[in-house]
Amino acid sequence: MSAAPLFAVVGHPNKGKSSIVSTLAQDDSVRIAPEAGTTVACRRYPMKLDGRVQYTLIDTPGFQRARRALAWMRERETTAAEHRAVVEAFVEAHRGTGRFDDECELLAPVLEGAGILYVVDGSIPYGPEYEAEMEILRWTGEPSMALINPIGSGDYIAAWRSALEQYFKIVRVFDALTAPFEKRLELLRAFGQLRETWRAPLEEAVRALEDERGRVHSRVARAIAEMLVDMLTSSATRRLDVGANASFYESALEREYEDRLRQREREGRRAVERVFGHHRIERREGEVELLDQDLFSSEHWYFWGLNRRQLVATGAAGGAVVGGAVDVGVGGTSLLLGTLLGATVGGATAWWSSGRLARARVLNLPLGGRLLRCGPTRDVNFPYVVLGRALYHHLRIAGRTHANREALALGQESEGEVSGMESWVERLPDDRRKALERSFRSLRRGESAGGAIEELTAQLEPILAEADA
Ligand SMILES: Nc1nc2c(ncn2[C@@H]2O[C@H](COP(=O)(O)OP(=O)(O)O)[C@@H](O)[C@H]2O)c(=O)[nH]1
Ligand SMILES: [Mg+2]
Repeated sequence: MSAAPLFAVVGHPNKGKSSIVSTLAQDDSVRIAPEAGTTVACRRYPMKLDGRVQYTLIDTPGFQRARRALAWMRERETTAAEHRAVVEAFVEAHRGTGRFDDECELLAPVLEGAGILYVVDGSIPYGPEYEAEMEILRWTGEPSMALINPIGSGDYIAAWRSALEQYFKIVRVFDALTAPFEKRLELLRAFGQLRETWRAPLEEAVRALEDERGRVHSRVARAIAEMLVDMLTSSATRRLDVGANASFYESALEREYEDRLRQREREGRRAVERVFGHHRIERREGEVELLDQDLFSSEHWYFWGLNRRQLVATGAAGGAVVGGAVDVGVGGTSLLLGTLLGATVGGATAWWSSGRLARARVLNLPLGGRLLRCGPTRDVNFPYVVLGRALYHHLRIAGRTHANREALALGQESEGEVSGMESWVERLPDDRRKALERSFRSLRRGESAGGAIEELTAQLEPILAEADA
């Protein structure tokens, strides 16, 4: 089999070269930095799927002294047929001399046959200083494409395009930080047009990536199902000494129970992130986060959970639940939900009247002694709240490129980013909602947790795939 397509990502310093490598190789270990000169040596990032390398991206240092380099080459220029030989002579003459280190380093893989991906920032004006870079690249004679990466908010794309099209056969706008999955596939197909022998392997790579995406959904579905089952079946217990006053330990045990659930939810999120190849997402600490701190805040239950009508519709609401519910006015709602849900919040009904998910209870053990136990919760809305939060987190991660190094701040999103989620249950087809409810109900009854994981995984797969389509 022929070698996998190889691309060198080149350009001026600080234009998003490393970001493009990171996004296309789906590798969050690529170094990206706000200051120029972070990348000093070439590094290869193979994209492995289905047990083989589909393509390789080479991160390179930026051009530093392109004009001087070109001047050196022009002095030795004879005919166009000799251009490549002059570039080779340039690298030969300067390698290891301390002059033109970056140019030598970045040109080496190109001269070995790597395709050229030339990256510019379309948010700053075009200038002639780039022409030396483009000219040198053209002299190598290797197939090349230009990528306009809009880093800031300025828009000089049209000017860039007309300049770039004189040097590159293919010019594309590609935002390294936000490019959705489909856009990445499209770019790979375009790479396939650069060299005839690359077309088939890159079409194959696109297929492999699409298949992988399907497998990712299955693995995420399983991770969320495992988390749900754990959260719906776990409890906190404490053995009571003879004569101990149970009420003394109750609130501590209830807190322990809730912490355990929070912890399990965090682990579930890490698992989902790992499935997508995100291994080092930072979290913003010290701020109120929609998902990280508020599993037990009542406002959020209106947001993620079922409303009264849905509870009745799914058959989830037993008499005890409806009867036990009291209306709670939510005063002083801060957080985004206050603004997001507006009037809905004020008029909503709390489905967990006690303010607690489960109360600690004393159990008499068969062989004597007493046990204080909190959980598992029997709250009918809880699984929907957990699942809604998990789906939302999944969407944020599924849409995140590996070049995005910002902390994940799940409370900071704009209205547009979260809106729609509040009615996620409502938009589920009836049969799906009923199937979910059956699984949740059998878990509440303490039926087989193992079977429930399989069942829930199968139920969640299509929901995830559609949410992410
Ligand atoms: N907003 C935004 N920032 C970007 C984008 N691409 C790169 N950056 C930022 O620009 C800086 C330089 O990026 P990097 O990939 O290291 O550039 P390189 O020096 O060309 O490899 C980093 O702070 C990136 O986060 C983009 O598409 N959008
Ligand atoms: Mg770099």
